[in-house]
Amino acid sequence: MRTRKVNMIISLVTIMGGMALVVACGQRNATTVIEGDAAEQVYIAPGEYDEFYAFLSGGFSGQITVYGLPSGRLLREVPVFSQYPENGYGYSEESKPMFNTSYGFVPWDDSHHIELSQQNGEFDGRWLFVNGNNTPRIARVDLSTFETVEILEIPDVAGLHCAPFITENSEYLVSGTRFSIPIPQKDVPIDTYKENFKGLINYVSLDQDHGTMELAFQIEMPGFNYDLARNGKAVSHGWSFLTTYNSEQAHSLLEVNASQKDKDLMAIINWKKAEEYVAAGKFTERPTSYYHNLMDESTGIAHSQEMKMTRILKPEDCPEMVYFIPVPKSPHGCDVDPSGEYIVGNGKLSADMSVYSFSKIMKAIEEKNFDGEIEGIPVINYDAGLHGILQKPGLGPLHTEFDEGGNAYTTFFISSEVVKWNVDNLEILDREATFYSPGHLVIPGGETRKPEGKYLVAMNKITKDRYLPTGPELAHSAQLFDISGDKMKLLLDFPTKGEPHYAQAIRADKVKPNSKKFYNIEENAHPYATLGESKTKVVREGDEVHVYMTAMRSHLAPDNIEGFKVGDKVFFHVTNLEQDWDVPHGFAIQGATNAELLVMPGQTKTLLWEPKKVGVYAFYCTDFCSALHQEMSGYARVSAKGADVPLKWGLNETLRENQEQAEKFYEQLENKSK
Ligand SMILES: [Cu+2]
Repeated sequence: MRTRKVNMIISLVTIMGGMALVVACGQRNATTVIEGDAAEQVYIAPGEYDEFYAFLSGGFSGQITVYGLPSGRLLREVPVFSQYPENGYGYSEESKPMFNTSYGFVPWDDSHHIELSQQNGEFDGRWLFVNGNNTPRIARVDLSTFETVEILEIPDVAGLHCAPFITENSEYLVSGTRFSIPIPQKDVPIDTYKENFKGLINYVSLDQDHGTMELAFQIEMPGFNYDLARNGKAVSHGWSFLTTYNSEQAHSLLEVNASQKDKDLMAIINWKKAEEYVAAGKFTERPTSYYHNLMDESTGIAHSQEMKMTRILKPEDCPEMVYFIPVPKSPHGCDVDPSGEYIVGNGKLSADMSVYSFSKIMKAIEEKNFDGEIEGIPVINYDAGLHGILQKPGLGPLHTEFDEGGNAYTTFFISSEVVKWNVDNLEILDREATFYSPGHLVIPGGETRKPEGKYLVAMNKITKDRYLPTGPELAHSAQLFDISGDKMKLLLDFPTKGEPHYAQAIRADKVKPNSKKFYNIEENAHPYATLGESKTKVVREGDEVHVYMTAMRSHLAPDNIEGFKVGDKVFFHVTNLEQDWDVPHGFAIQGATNAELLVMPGQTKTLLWEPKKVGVYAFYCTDFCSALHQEMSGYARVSAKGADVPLKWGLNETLRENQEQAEKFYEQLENKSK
């Protein structure tokens, strides 16, 4: 038995490898396909701006990176699911609660799919959502600040790969479990998979004004692997489409055992119907545990709340809510065209691609044209829902995006190429080699009702010889194509961070005008904010010491502090008093075991320092802020645990022992400088 399985694997690998070789030999060399004006097309002159923002997920980095298109210039890394010492995210006291989960503090995840918020099927430039795969979570990034402001854990799922797909008016984020598990979790043998393991499809509702997430309901599904999804738009608004693999319900050696059947399934959900069932109370409440972490805008402090109940809808209690339709072998991508009529569901191991028609699916449902059912879920007849088949387009189709002219662009992992085809007549129009093995691709607006159709970026899984070698690990590569003409044209390679899975790109003028320049200090409601140098102080509460510190070009106040003791927990609450764009101040102190703080103008951030040894320790500003940045420093004196050195602090040589003295001193200082 074992030998047979091993042989099967070997043969599968051989076939796939063979396919890759055949195609690779037929590929043209990259240098031969670059035309003379490519450099000009991607060149952004110094001081000029890119036309698009592209947001790339970081995969195992857990973060998001922001690039300009067409230049491919890295503009920013936005920390989301992983601690980020560069700015203290996940290390500062304000941001630590972002990582609270039902498993405790989890400062890493695997971020996969970016979704920008939409209205009427178009990007509105307000928020960005991304999933955490390993500890199932969804995060929201505010595009006025490019900061992560919310993380919602999704309960009772495993590997939240299939997430977070947005509906066309940002009503919901839809997600599905990648790995089915016992629900609720319990101690059972793994080989009881078929009887004990279940899947969930989750609907997170979004507050229309603030973007705040709430787990609205979960639909209990058969124990398959839910892989990717898209929501309907225009004619198909109100429906979701999710591919599944492993309808075999295997739990070991999936590469063989989950590739047995000729067809897997696409789940089709009528979420408007689900809403009706929720309103009618057709759900069951199930005790569970998940965390909701939300940044308070006025204080900049994240708060966590443990949620203890979830609402479950069961298809058998809710007729006409869930359907299946067969999809060729081991599907991955599931993409809806801009009209909302066509749904592309492609099998990774199938030679052809199936394109479904929403109106035909609706007709089949109406006529009850079903081929049986699975756990009470009707299976729509494959042919009845089919628009047509794209014959032999390439090998290993993964993902599809669209342009505004009725064309689709699909990545082929095994044959390393992007193929352009017409959605209506299923004619193949063009193919271009990628270097190498693309996963997702992105066209600005390419999954919305209004694609921009100017550029396409393929995110490649394998880099090999594209860049100067940097040891065994190479940066993943992205490749930019011009798709404005009939034929695609390769313009540029650029390295990326982590492993970008999906990306979305948006016209810069939808984001740029809302970009915040600094935080208004008058609106700073942080409980430890210091709104002026005269308010700086140091307060002891037992073993806890709170330093109310300010930063202003080019000094920290106070800059000399005495009276700390070994064993203290010292909280440096640093308020950046600047009210100007691009003047952050940083804070670092020797012996701190976390990271620096990077404090934006008008904000307060807190670093915990636990001195372990007596001595005098330097602290300083880490962000080069002015010509006298090197002077922006100070000293903290640490005495022995039982010492009776009083707390004293100050600026300009004289240390004060109490706040009244300090205030007087600062007033004099201010008057002098007037
Ligand atoms: Cu500074």
